[in-house]
Amino acid sequence: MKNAWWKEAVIYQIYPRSFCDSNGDGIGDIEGIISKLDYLKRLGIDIIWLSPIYESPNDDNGYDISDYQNIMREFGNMKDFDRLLEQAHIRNIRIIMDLVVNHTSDEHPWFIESRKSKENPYRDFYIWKEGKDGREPNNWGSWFGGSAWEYDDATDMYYLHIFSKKQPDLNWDNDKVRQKIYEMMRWWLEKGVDGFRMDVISLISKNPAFQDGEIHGLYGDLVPYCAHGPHVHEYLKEMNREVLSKYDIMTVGETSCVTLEEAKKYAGEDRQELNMVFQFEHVELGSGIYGKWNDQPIDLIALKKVFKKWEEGLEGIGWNALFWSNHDQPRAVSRYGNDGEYREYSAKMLGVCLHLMKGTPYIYQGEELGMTNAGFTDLSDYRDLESINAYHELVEVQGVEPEQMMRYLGKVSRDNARTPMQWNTETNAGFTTGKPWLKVNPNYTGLNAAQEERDEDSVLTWYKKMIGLRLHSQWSELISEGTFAPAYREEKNLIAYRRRFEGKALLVLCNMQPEERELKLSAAYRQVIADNYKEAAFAGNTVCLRPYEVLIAEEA
Ligand code: TEU
Ligand code: CA
Repeated sequence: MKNAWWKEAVIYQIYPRSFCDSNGDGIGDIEGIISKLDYLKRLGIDIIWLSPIYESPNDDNGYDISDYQNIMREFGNMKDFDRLLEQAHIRNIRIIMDLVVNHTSDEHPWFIESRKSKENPYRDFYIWKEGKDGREPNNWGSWFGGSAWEYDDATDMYYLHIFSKKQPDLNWDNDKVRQKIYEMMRWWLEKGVDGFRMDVISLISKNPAFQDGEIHGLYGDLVPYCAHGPHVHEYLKEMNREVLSKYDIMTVGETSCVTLEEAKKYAGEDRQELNMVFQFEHVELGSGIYGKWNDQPIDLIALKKVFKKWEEGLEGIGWNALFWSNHDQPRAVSRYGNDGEYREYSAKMLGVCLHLMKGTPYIYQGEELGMTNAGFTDLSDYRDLESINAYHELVEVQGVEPEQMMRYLGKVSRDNARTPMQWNTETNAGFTTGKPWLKVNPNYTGLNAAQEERDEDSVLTWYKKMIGLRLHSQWSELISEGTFAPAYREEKNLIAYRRRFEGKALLVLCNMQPEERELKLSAAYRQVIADNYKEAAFAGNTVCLRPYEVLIAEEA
């Protein structure tokens, strides 16, 4: 049987606001994306995941949608979108849309109606509760700071918002809400889009008791009552039955807080829910008393354990979505590699480390160039509401030192990955002729797509080869279907694994540290398939791995 197309694909995530601005207003747009399709074709990707392009007041850069069936004015219009889809399809590139249906914008007509009165036909589209003793209905904290409840004068009640107060949560227990969403999904699918990335789909079903959560910091934790709630699988099965199963599409759920056991339910091959899910255990390793806000280096032993757990755990049951970064995470090379002296070596190493695992790899725009964190040192450079709110809450209420918080932001703020794409050495990295909505990283003069396309040793060229190896080489079957097994597990700061298929084996060695190391190999090798230092340094059955070296070898 032939594999599903999304299992033999590499996906590229576009964050439209920061990708390419065609008209000089400082904001990326659809026309800009169209102008870069040939670049993406040369890179060799098969599928684009488009972060939201719908009409939005942009409290959360498009993750607060006020009209699901219109295009954000700054990005263009529906004609532009239709042309994008057509132009992508001409190049055999599919497009999957971001589906943000846990919440809408508070400026969505449904919410404007809903808040008007308790009798309004849209009242039950959202989650309204009475206050308790003149306070919020419970102690839940929003993920973007403050309480998760917002008081509304008009009816003297509170509405739930897991994210900002401009992102009220939809009430999925209301059959009408689900039907409206399915209708909207069908409308996009009829247009020919190729699937959906489903934003925080793990949060759509809330525990009806709405009880207080355990206090973490200033507020109660809503996760046990909102993540993987009582009806989430029932609703996804319904969505699958009524919508998804009728089209040749792919789905990936952003399943915040997902465990392996839950993931098997969302993405089990026999479950009729989703094709795959994003899990976050590897990207959340540094988390501590202030949640994601920290400046700790990643514990590599823990990182290896996470990969082992998910690769082995889903074997034969479900399919992994592989990623280092996205628009919510810092830049991979800054977080897991080295964005100084060894930037290029470590970017290449991280690429192979991820792309040789079993699953569908996702590249976040700029990762293929080895783009680095923003390097902002002033709070006023930040635009992300999560970062700005967290700064105020942690510094002003929880007593974190401002310098310390700035360090945290520098490490993990979402704006690190949102700085404009670095296209060339022209003004603003060729992203815009105007004033970019978020500062361009000044390192663009030596780090940009145009230079990297010309350079045979660049990170970009390496990515092209790596994608070619995965999709169009004698190793393609092994890479997509072979089993995964960790290797040399006792070696600290080394990520190593084997992929095996029909009697063949590839060994992948990733030196995660800026120092050399010697490794005694337990099996003979036949040939080196790739090495970011050109020539691998073997001496008998010992190999010397240089800083951030990666090596793929065929084992005998
Ligand atoms: O992210 C959900 C989510 O889990 C984030 O809140 C994540 O914890 C945080 O960004 C890590 O810093 C999705 C989108 O990817 C994100 O951009 C949106 O802001 C959020 O949902 C609300 O729609
Ligand atoms: Ca623009």
